[in-house]
Amino acid sequence: MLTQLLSLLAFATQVLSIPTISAKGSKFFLDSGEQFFVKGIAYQLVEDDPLANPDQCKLDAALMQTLGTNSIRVYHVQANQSHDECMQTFSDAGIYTWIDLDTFDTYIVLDQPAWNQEKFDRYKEVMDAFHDYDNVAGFFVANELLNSGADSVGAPYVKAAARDMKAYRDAQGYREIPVGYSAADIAELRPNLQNYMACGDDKSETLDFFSLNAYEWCGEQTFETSGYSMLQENATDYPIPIFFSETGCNTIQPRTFGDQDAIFGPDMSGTWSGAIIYEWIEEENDYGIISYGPPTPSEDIGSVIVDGYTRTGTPTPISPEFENLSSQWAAATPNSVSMAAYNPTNTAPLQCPEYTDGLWMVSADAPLPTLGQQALAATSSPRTSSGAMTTSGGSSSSVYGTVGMGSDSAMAMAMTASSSSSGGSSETTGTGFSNSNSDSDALASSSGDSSEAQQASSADPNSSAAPSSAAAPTGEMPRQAVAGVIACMALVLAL
Ligand SMILES: *[C@@H]1O[C@H](CO)[C@@H](O)[C@H](O)[C@H]1NC(C)=O
Ligand SMILES: *[C@@H]1O[C@H](CO)[C@@H](O)[C@H](O)[C@H]1NC(C)=O
Ligand SMILES: *[C@@H]1O[C@H](CO)[C@@H](O)[C@H](O)[C@H]1NC(C)=O
Ligand SMILES: CC(=O)N[C@H]1CO[C@H](CO)[C@@H](O)[C@@H]1O
Repeated sequence: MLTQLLSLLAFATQVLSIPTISAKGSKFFLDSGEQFFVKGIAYQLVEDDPLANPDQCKLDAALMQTLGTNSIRVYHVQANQSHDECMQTFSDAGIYTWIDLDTFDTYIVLDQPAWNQEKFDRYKEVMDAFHDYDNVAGFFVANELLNSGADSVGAPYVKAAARDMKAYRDAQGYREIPVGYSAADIAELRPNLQNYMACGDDKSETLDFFSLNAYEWCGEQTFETSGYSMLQENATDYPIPIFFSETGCNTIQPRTFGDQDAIFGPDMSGTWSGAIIYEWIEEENDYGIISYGPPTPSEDIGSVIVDGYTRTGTPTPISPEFENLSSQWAAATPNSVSMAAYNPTNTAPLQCPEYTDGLWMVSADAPLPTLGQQALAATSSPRTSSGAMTTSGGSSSSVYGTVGMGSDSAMAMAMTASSSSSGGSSETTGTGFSNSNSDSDALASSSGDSSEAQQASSADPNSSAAPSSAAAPTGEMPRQAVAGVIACMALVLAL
């Protein structure tokens, strides 16, 4: 009797599992046929893996339901942890997960842009660990890697990573979980980068979605004054889903999340698939909508208090931000269409952007790099990762506090690192790709350094959330120092 009951229960759980999400044309759909709009929260309480703490997931998922969240974004996970309980908890709460496949020691970094076997293997581990959960909505191959026109030389590596992760997913027979990129909102770069990620005839090389981290809507703005009308213009005929993978200007407080009204309203909801709000936990950078307790001076690594903020326990809404966001989402009535009724019209392949010096330095017909293929200039550069260490200033103890933004400013610091390391290599005038994975150790350690640097950097809240178009913190510094290497790589890519 008991066994019967148990198997019945097991059956019921199966049946009640959450519908999966897939991309069709420029929209996301549940397999039940309904269009899906992201109402998400950036969720990274602890550095390594917030999806490995079942008790905490339960406490947070319950409050997220009150908020009206249907998604979380997690920037760093560890493939070797058990995620069953947290994933089930979020699934039971109707919450999907958007998972970054890269982490501190696997980021694609700009000083040696590379997509190689070692990174591929680590990304695969994360996909292997998560693909089976029905509430995985999508995977990111990178976050805010490219922050200026000159950085565009790194874009082919990101697109190659997406190509290979999609191919791996399909070869393994995994569900078609969308694979995409999370971009910084850099005015000079955005339209070209956005088009590049979706361009070309070969669907196996295009991303499944594109997403944007935008901090340009501050305080009482409108669709026009905020700059969102520009974002809309550039996305109108975009052939794959596009959404905001972070939003959350906090320079005017309290936050009222007025941009949600635009995103889910008539101006944008026919094009955009929603937004992820930066971020759940209140910490040093002051973006949180909940708190686990007042700031405290304790800096005890390994305890639940890091960077002065408690990171476990019962979440308490921060007022009025929590309520404001909740009411924005409750009022959202996006234009939607059912999967059956939706016939994508913008199906012609998007033209790849033309090479434009200083703005888009990848020629329209340059093939994507193969796995392990990288610019000689990068492989022959001296590895002065000490540059990165200097910038990190030894504050690697502030590890958890910066996680989400760490990822953002990650790239600021990766770039700073790149300016020091490639500074030395700017005389190297190698051209052409070399097929060498032999320096993958050096690569790994160099990106590891950058990731420490990034954590340190996000101690400065301003640098991490710099609004897009004015995004000096990432773009400016490295530009000159990297120029030599950039020029070499641009040459290569233009071939
Ligand atoms: C789990 O993987 C991480 C890297 O993601 C590693 O640092 C850690 O040592 C591993 N833990 C175990 C128990 O293998
Ligand atoms: C993006 O939109 C702006 C403003 O309308 C326009 O000037 C620009 O040409 C667009 N870029 C692309 C690539 O569509
Ligand atoms: C961040 O910006 C605010 C307002 O511009 C300024 O008052 C504050 O000092 C800045 N903080 C840091 C750490 O630079
Ligand atoms: C959009 C929204 O909900 N705004 C509210 C945010 O909170 C303040 C303070 O409670 C209210 O006055 C706003 O109406």
